[in-house]
Amino acid sequence: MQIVIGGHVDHGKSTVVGRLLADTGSLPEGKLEQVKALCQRTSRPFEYAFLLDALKDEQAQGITIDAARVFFKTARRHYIIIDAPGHIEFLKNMVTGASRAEAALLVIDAKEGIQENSRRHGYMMSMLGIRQIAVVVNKMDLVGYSRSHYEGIVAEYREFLERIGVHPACFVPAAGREGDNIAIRSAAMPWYQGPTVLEALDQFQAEGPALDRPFRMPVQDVYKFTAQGDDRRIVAGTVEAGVLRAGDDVVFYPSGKKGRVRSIEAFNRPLQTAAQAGQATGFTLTEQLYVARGELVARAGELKPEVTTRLRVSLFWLGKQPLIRKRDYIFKLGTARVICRLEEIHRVVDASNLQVSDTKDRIDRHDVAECTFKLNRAVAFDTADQLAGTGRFVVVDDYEIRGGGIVREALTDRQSDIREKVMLRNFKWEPSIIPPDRRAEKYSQRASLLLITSARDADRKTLAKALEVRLFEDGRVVYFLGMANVLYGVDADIERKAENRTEHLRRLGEVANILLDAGAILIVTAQELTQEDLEVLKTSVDPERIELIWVGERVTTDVACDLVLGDEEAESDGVDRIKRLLQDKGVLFRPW
Ligand SMILES: Nc1nc2c(ncn2[C@@H]2O[C@H](COP(=O)(O)OP(=O)(O)OP(=O)(O)O)[C@@H](O)[C@H]2O)c(=O)[nH]1
Ligand SMILES: [Mg+2]
Repeated sequence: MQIVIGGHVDHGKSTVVGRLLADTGSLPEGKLEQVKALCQRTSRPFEYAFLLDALKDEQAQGITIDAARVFFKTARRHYIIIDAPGHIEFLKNMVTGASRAEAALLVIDAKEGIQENSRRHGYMMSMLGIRQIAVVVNKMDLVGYSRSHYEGIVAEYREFLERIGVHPACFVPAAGREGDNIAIRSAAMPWYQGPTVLEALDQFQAEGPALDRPFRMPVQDVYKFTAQGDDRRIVAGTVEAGVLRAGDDVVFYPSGKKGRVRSIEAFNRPLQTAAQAGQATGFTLTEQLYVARGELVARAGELKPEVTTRLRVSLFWLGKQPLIRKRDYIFKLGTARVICRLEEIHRVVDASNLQVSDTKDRIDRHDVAECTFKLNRAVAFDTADQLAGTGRFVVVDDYEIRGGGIVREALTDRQSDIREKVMLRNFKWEPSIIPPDRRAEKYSQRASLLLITSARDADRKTLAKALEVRLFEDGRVVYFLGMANVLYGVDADIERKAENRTEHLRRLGEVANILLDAGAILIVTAQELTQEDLEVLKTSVDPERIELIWVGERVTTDVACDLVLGDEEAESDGVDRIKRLLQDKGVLFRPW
């Protein structure tokens, strides 16, 4: 069972953990004496917390502790305790779950009493769905083991927890340093009849892996077999919930692509026929599919995950800089990693005193907020009340985790209707016998959509056609698609009106998708493409396969460009620069 331990700085988390190790006989032979002797030699008072540091140094041989994880066992079961020294570590542990804690210990210093972080950690635990909490009122020696003092803290903290919907399993008066009520019942507090900390741990209910839930596995990576003539790929990841067996039909989200599991691959384990919640695993499919890290695998016929670019979330913010609108952050959920922006703040709570504000226009450090995020591409997830593990996220800014939380609700976005159609199309898609890789290899190119756009009156077509000729002469499979070819053909049944723009784009995307599946590089020109137009196209064409080139220095829309060509640039220079872009992006393979 995994237990996370939290509490205010210096309230005694590490001491409690060190004591647990010592008193359960979990330390390596002679370790305690060795650390005590070292303290004596360096004339430092001995601390149980030092045991953890000492064990860390032994990581290579010991395996007793790694990073902040401590292992020990009681007669009842094995434990992993995750000591989270700061908020960020705490949040990281809880959300990204190098470990998935099922229960928590919250340590409060009896003398200092309830502090801000006692409350914040309690709040985080409740938000992240940890229902089993034991509260250790530590350092009872400093208050003369006073019952009334203890009861005062219990009453105050219980009241706080009740307000956030947490019902602690128990409170334990203890003294980590002295060992009172940690593993051994204290003689100093005869008035207390409840469990010791160790007994409290043993009383937690094990949840066990979520086997009876819908299958979920975030795709960590797709490995290719390297053996000659073998084009199988292993889709690898850690199963978050449910069970998967060979022969099952799976669906990948957000793409909606469908496949059948050919085999379950076990790494360094005997052959398996099933993979279940909690296991790191991999599987192969009967047909090659293009799926990538970040997708979420579900089983066909089970509850579908949500897919959208707009999410209503509850979030903890821990960054020194406030979380603000109109700024890009990175949103990580499962294995997906996308750019996000804060769209709206609904309300902000100060977790240390539960004060609520609905007028704040930014989210400050330590605030808890209900807000809406807009992502630059769709992700698949479950809402926290459906499936906790696939409904947690973190927000990264400047390479560091600055916040995190849970998804409350999937909101519709402008692409919702199109996405539904695309997911169904992918689900029904009849894959070719020729795997996409073989085509790519044969044509020495990665199928791509090149969008060439510009201001209203600029000339795009001459350049696009010159590019088509150049790539064709180079031996590439390339095609220039004139807009009129689509408008008066595929689009013949819809009028050319502003309100039909999305449908025109959707159909263009579908035509492009077919040509890309055939392995081609497709060149399309369009006037003043906006970011929203691009988002629509990205819904039907794999975003990784779109390059956008703006002709002319002045970009007149909000679209994000991969390349901007100067006004004065000669046509041949323009073609050269686009070719270089395609080489850099790995669209054109060597030799070029
Ligand atoms: N008197 C007394 N002191 C204690 C007790 N438990 C811990 N301490 C002292 O409190 C100080 C902090 O203890 P730690 O275990 O390092 O606290 P922590 O919560 O792990 O601290 P951080 O990891 O820095 O947040 C140390 O000097 C301990 O010796 C106790 O039961 N009684
Ligand atoms: Mg500590």
